[in-house]
Amino acid sequence: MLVGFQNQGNLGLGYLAAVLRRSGYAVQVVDIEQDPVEIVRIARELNPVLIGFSLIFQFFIDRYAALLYLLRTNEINCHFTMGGHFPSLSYEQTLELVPELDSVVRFEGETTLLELVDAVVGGEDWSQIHGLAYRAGERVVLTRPRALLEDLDQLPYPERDYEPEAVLGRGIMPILASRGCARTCSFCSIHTFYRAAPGRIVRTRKPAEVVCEMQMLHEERGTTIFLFQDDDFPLFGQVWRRWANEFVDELHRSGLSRKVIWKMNCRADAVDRDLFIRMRDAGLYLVYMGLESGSEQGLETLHKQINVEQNLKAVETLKSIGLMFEYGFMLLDPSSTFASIRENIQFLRTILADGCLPVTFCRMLPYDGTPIKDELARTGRLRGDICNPDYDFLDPRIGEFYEELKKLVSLSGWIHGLKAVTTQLGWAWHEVATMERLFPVLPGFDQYKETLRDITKRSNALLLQVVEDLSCRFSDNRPLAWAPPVVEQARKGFLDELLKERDAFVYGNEEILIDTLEQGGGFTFVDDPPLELTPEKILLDTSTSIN
Ligand code: B12
Ligand code: SF4
Repeated sequence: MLVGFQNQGNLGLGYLAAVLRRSGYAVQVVDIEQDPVEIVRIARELNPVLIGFSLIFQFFIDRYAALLYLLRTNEINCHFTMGGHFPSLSYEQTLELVPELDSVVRFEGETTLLELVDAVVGGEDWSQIHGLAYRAGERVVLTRPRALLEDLDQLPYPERDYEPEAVLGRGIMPILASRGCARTCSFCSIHTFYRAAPGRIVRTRKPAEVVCEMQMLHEERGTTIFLFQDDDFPLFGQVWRRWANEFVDELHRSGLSRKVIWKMNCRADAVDRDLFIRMRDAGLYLVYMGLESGSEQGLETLHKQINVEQNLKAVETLKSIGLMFEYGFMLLDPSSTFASIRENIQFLRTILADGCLPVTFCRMLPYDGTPIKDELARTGRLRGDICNPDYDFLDPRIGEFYEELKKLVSLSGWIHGLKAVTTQLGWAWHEVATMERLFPVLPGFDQYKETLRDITKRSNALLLQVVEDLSCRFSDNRPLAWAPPVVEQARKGFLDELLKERDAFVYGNEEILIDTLEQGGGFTFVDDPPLELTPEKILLDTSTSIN
């Protein structure tokens, strides 16, 4: 039995389940979001030889600790193990916080888990298996680290035992073309995870293998939207550029370039006009970039090894070739000053000026296994705990500003929650992109896009103004014209307006949308590649909170 966060499909558990099934084991994947009592019921019914828990978000650790306790007190006595970034890098804390665990599987888990299950099933000693951490009395024992998999194509395709999510009836599936990241951003634990284990850090699959998996999913599961969850899609430098070109060739060869669309994550410095035009014409419809900061000082602190101009250039290039994008952005980081906050606001205004996508930002959090967390600890600024990592700003007024921002603006209502303005606008834009690529031209489409752009522009402008004014109150003691009920009313107003417009358009075209789906076609791919767009004629696409 494998337990993890299943929303949008958990590829880690998918690979683990596939490897175990290939060896003849029956595996059930269970969603951690279910009622714990139901999980206990499933465990009782299955009576598994082992339960593997996947902890990919460290702030879930308390929830896992409570679940494991509940399972044990309900006499589920099989082997409990756990894997993921946090348990791999912070195995001692994991074993301490979750005492019911028998072991922790460190780094990539496929081979280690299989060997562990074989040993448990055979009643053999598992304590020497490579890649484990476990308690022995008062001590924590580490076995030899397990090397990273050399050839990802030796793995079976990940299991996907769930009904896929869909946009307008078009099925979505996550997929991986590579593992690992060669960069060293200070706020990210990905590179530490892959560097702490022996072996090659970045491994790519063969383009033909990736396309084969996509073909299988398209034919057997009806998937038309693929989300590449690679940390950093292979694009950068000669070797990966060749890889990306080969991938595009394979998509054309298989015919998939005219049947499916796909999204990937990359850095801004990988955005190359010619390559991205080729990828766009092979189905790429959405690019997620970790822009992270609009201030040079912020980018340096985050060790992005990129500058603001490169970030702006990437956005401009994507817009000019009609590719929609999403971005990650940290309004606040440990080096923040009021000047950098203002630079960040200005940067967001610049990239969002055309209402192309909703504003999003967060505050950098010092996750375990990241260089920035170690640095904050070294300088005595680290605060909080594993579930709520935190730090002191250099200027205490910035901490006060952020606390006040949370009171003035319901951040979960504006940006982060499921029903937040940004999330809902993101979905609306995502639908638009799907309509553009996968459905025939709908009556009133241009007008609807124009309306979406207008709502996006106005809501972005208001939110950024509130943030800026509040920062001025703390930096310069300027009076603040905003009160929480005013901001809240504006938020609700934007949301209501959006839902009204969206529903009117989508339900107004319901018949065409359903007919298209029933006929299994409607792809608007044309023989000629999409028109090149001049900056003045930029399509106002973009954004989804799907990432
Ligand atoms: C896809 C993804 C998501 C998906 C999740 C889909 C899902 N259900 O899995 C979505 C979009 C929902 C998501 C959301 C978020 N994410 Co996210 N996400 C990722 C991403 C890019 C890829 C995960 C993945 O599929 N990896 C590929 C698989 C094959 O690798 P894996 O999961 O690591 O599994 C392997 C090993 O770890 C190990 N293993 C893992 N589990 C287990 C279990 C057992 C029993 C064993 C033996 C081994 C084992 O073996 C696996 C196979 O080799 C990662 C980055 C990353 N590289 O992991 C970030 C990442 C996990 N996300 C992160 C964050 C911060 C978030 C958000 C908070 C973002 C936000 N601001 O909203 C939200 C949180 C959502 C929530 N619950 O509240 C951080 C977590 C940081 C931390 N230390 O906690 C990561 C690491 C990104 C980063 N650079 O910091 N995310
Ligand atoms: S943030 Fe992205 S580019 Fe930077 S190290 Fe992490 S995965 Fe790599």
